[in-house]
Amino acid sequence: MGTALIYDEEMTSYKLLWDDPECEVEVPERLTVSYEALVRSGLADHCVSIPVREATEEEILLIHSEEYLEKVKKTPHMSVQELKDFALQFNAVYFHPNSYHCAKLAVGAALQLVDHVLMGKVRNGMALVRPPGHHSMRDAACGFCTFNNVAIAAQYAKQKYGLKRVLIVDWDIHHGQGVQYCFEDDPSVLYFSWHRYEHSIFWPHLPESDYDAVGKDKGVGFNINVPWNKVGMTNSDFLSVFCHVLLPVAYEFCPELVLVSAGYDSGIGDPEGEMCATPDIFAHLTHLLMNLAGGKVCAVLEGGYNLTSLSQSVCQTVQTLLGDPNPRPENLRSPCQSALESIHCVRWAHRRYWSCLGHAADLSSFQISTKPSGSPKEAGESTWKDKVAVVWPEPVKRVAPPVRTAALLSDEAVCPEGCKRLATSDKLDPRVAGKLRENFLEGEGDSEALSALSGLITLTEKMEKDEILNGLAVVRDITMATACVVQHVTMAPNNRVLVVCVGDGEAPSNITEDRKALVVRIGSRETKQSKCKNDIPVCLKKGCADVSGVIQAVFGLLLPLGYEFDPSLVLLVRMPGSEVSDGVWQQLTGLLQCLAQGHVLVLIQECEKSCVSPTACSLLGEPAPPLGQLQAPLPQDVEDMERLRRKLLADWTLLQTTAADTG
Ligand code: X5A
Ligand code: ZN
Repeated sequence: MGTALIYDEEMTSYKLLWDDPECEVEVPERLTVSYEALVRSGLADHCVSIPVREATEEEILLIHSEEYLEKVKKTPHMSVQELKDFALQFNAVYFHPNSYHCAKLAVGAALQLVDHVLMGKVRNGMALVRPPGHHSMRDAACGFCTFNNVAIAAQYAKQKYGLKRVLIVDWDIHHGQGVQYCFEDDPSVLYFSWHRYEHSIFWPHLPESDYDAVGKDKGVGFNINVPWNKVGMTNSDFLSVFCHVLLPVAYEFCPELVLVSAGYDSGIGDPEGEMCATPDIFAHLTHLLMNLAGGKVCAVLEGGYNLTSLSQSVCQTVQTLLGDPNPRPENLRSPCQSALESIHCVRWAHRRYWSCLGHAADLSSFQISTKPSGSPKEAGESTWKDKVAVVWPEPVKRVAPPVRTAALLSDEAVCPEGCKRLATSDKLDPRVAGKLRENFLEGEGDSEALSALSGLITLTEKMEKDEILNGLAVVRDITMATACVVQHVTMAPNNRVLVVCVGDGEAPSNITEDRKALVVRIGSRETKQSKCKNDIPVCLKKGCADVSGVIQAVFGLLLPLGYEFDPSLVLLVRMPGSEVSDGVWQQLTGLLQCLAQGHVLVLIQECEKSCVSPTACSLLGEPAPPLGQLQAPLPQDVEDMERLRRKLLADWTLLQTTAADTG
């Protein structure tokens, strides 16, 4: 199952024909540089290329009015002056004799992508299109957009394939108000948008772009706006919104398809967005969506006006869709106050509609900065874009190790398809063997145990050398195996290991002492106060069998901790009697691959070995199956997790969900 790439040079065949400072950033080169970057990097070659087609009138009318379509239809025959006058009826748009043709191709490209994904011809994909779509409305062009490509795609998917739940993630830096208007009363389409807002000073200056626009009537709760009230938002701010707003809600919603309004004007260097998130963040945003909807993710280009930032970010997105390991997240720090205020407000506004947010803190006593008065910014007024040349390092080349998944199994076990079997009896450096004997095996030990541990060490070393991406090992003594891997890996000065223990059972002690290991244990056992700050027990009343509880812990605690800790290896440990379902386990395995450049080692206690094949699938990059719409987590568990989160706040800034969490 591949990744689709949809592009046609024809969509570069229109441009602005007169002077208009507001529209001049929307140039044909946006597509050519993006596509050329994909070709140059070799990524295009790995994609399945799918031809565009023109959308039919019937398809355009899924969202737009006949009157509007008839008007746009006339544009190919207009003179420049007529085009100019026509465009003046709308906000921030231009037309060209070829715009209409391209607009039909842009819609058609989005539909081709949805068709190929929903028919199972490809797993996921991206469509590089012009004109963009998310601002256009039933009766109007707006913000460079003619037809609403993504809205039409959502409606088409519902109608043609009978989908009941579609998620639209709009990471463009502008509010896709057109999409919001289409679906604000429709509970079958969950629309999420973050956007530069500055308390409505920023275009398009709409009160309905604020966090309190939560949807209407039956669709109440299904419109999520995260306004950015300051420029300069960073990777941390973006990731925080994903962890603390979008992902818990998206998992509760359980979409059957994810459409991404993939605008890259939210990236660094963009003259419209003026944000500071680096191109690699788009790899993470993409990855974090790829275990929803069984991996059916369709990204459709919207904005993005810094050609360098745009093309690098498009490459990051496509490379992640292809399944290549993610880069380590760059310089994460504390989310900023303004972002935290926005996060808090949107969680609070949605607390009634989503049980994962039901506990959002009441901060009525806390001062949230209010709307500054002042006139709207005029287009081009910002001096920022002229003053500074924004520079950032080129993203590091992401290379997939020659072996994706290795398996360490007992001789009689069959190796899961696609995995490379490693011999347990690989020869071992005598010094390491001696150390193992001394630390773990009490003197001589039995040779079988020694060869098992030595196999593990060999595996971690190959992962460190990027010869192997990830792996799984079935072990007899999981406590010893965990301790052994942690000790070996953390011997190297710059290594850190995130250990995620699922289920009860004896977690190894004393491995967190030098702070190079962070242990998060998810289980049902009431643990006494943990001895070490880096040993974090998450206790769920019903243990790991509780899907909602585990998911709540994953996004509220585990991922933010993981991102901030930034491990060089993730050790996912399956304790005996973990009771975790295959589905939840695969989600965990899939999601954790966003860390440590995808270096995840899964340790499985022998008695749990029935999970070997689902584990192998996830490690090989297969998306996890959907978990179904989630119930509310147990109030007691939520309260306990919230208490734990507060306790950890002092050490981990990405756990903040409100501006009151600091200081
Ligand atoms: C698709 C998109 C932006 C329009 C900005 C007008 N449109 N000031 O990014
Ligand atoms: Zn935009």
